[in-house]
Amino acid sequence: MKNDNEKNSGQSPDNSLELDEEEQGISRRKFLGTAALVGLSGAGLSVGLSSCGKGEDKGAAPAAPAQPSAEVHPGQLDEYYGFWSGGHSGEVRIMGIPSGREIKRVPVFNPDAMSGWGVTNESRAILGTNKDGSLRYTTGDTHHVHGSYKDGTYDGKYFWVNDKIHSRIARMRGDTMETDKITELPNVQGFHGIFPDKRDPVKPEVNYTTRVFCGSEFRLPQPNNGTNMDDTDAYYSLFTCVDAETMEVRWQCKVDGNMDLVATSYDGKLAASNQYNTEKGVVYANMMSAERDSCVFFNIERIEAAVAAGKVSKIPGSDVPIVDGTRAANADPKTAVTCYVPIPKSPHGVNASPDGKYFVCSGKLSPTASVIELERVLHWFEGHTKEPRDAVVAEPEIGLGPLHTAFDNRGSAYTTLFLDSQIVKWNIDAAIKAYAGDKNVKVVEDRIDVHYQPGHLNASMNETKEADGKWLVIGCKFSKDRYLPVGPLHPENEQTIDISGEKMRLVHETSVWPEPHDFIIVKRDKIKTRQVYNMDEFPLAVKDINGSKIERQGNKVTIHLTSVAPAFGLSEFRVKKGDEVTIILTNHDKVEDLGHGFAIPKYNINFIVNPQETKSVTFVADKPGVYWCYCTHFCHALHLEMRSRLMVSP
Ligand code: RUQ
Ligand code: CUA
Repeated sequence: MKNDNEKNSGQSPDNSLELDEEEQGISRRKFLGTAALVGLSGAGLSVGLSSCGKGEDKGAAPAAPAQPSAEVHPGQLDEYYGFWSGGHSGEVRIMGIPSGREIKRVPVFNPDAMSGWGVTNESRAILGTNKDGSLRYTTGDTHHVHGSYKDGTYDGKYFWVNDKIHSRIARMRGDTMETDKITELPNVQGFHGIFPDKRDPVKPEVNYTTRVFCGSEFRLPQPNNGTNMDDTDAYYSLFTCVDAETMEVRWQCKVDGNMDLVATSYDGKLAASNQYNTEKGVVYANMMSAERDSCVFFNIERIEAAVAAGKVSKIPGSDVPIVDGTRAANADPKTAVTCYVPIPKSPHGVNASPDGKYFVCSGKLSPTASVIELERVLHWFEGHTKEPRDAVVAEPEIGLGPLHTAFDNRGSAYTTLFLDSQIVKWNIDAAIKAYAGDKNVKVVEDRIDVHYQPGHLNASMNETKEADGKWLVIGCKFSKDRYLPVGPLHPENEQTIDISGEKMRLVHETSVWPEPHDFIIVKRDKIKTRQVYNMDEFPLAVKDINGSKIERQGNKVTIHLTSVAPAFGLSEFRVKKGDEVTIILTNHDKVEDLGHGFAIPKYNINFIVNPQETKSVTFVADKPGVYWCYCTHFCHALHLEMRSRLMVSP
């Protein structure tokens, strides 16, 4: 039911909440009904549930605001999902936009005490372990989250994120919003830019993402085995292609200099990465002497043809085929796999315009943004133009420290100015005319202060053909005085700007834990989540609700355990000191949001099982005594009573 609040809050009128819930087969009201059926809800729980069920209809309608508001009233849902990287927290976060409310943290590279990521056998298999069973890495640094595409827009199937520290790419499923695969890229360090392709350049019927491209920032000697560390001129970096389904590395392409961010074209033919440090410096002073670096373009079709024809090399110790994309090997445009378009000066960021025509690459140390016309890059590959630089069709001066660019659906671009602490709105067509010599056009349309030092920005749906020009969110790297002081470590500041009118309007800000780099803003009808698992998907599931049991084989003990609020299937399980114990826990509750936790004191174990989910943990029972295993996730009026005893005899 739509009420006045909803109309006034600037939400789109096609509010599809009811439909979405119907499709998912489970609603919040149903949750209430089922919980009531259980018949034991305590006061606190039932109050929480009923207010959750009725909240939408409450609240007096405020006077109609003239302009879109970021306020989302109690009980209402945001119009967009925001997928945020968490930076060196190693995670991904999901926010509601425009409210900025944080809805979920998805552990990716970071062990997580709440969900048991890094504790359960299933998550450890995804994270990767050493021979002694310890986690291979416990640190991570996520920068860029990007979703899979179909027909030039998000299809909600997958999201990928990079780990810059250990050069890993992770995939999150769109239906469960949990990490399902992690791949470590060979032969590279400083894996920073990441972008899925948007269709196949060779097979036009494949109109969806099948590859993910990965840039790497740090040049390395190869093989990187300590024998060749001092010849820094010989260091190089590799552009990596990962298969979107299998998550296996398909190929790598050797480039001169380094890479940074990545963008892909809507026709699938081109991917590009901005390059700073084409000087090949190893200290920063040497990384910024050149007046121009470049944006390197990859001809995907030609690279894949070279791989298929075996025109590749390999680095000792690695099986990945490597195509030579260096300048020297690609002087002839008609056979070249790469095209280096010169861009001033130490550029950071490359972004594709939603009309599919341009990439914008910003100068960082130059006050300019360069507009590269993709058609002209393709012309260069066909031998029709001589200089790669001919592909640059505009280079407006927009302000100091330009980094990343976002777009609306009306031909305007929005660029973060790190040094100026501003967002500048500028017109692409006007910039092209000005570059061609027209002195009468106005390129810069608006400027607005942000707080402070913006890095990434993104507009609603802007990295798709469905850019809608409604909201622009700014990731500010410094918050300084914007929040109550909390000691020396400050949060970062995400600011929301209404871009629906001619002038930008700052409407909202929210603190975020350090430090998100990038994010995408996805219309909520693109996302179809499951609220309950399917028990059949878990090979270990304890499917019989009365099937809890203990199995022993030598000193290996397997506890098959069920949970149904407010009890586990066994009230005690006895093992002997030295036993290797595996606990498999299947949650038989079917009600949305009814998860249980399972913690064992002194054994460093805690994890949750969501409705109909199965997880397992393995540990050695090396401490005799009684250990109360208890439910950590408030599930029921008798949540505190939901326990079992691990009893270890000496
Ligand atoms: S970065 S502030 Cu890691 Cu995308 Cu540009
Ligand atoms: Cu089960 Cu709390």
